[in-house]
Amino acid sequence: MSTLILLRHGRSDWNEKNLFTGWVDVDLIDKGRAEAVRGGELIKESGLLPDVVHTSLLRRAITTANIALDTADRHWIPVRRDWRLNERHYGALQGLDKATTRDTYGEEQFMLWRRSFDTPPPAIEPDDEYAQTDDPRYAGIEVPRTECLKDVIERLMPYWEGPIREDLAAGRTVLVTAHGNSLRALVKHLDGISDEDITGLNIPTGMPLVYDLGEDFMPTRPAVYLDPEAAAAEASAVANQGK
Ligand code: DG2
Repeated sequence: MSTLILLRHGRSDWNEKNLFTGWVDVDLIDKGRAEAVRGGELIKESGLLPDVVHTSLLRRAITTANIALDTADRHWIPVRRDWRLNERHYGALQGLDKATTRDTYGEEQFMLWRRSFDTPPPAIEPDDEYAQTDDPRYAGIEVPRTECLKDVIERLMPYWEGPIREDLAAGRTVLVTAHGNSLRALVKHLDGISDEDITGLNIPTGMPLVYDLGEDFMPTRPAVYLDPEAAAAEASAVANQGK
């Protein structure tokens, strides 16, 4: 048995402005920092003691993990970071307003790009100001030009099956701090959600989601949000973005 805690970063500047973010490295706003503190308090109050944290290479996830762990007095645990936990690359939508995009392309196309399993947004041009073409943190990898959820699952699974499962197998309590869609990919795998039903899943910001895993690294009981009411309210706010 091992414990896995999933935590989407707190509210970012571009969440607040309602812009598609993807791999653009935006910061948290004050509300997001407060959510990270709350997430850390919930982890501490529940008696969970993360032994190791895995984050994406993006500031909003890194800062959320730092704040939450500091609050939980677990600021000293080892850290592992990987691009495979990054948010889904939102392609040419990165930097666009979600409400304007919905008005321009219609609800159906908007939701296909946001939530479908296998419809990627249009690809970003390498010289776009929001492409990560020469970003040194991605040296040695081919930066995606767009991704659908299926693509995220394909690039995330080696990291789940490798470094994260290694820590779980060693009996460590693992905190993964990542993003709305990279966590949807992981939850889809863990909860066995179908390609059709995953369209309805929204991950709230700053809310720890706790899994008890068996020896096969699959849940032994349904995962729980440490503050279920607040998680439900925030998930519905995420679902309604763009409306
Ligand atoms: C959001 C998710 O990613 O947006 O890229 O815009 O979790 O890093 O804030 P995050 C983005 P939606 O898919 O919910 O529109």
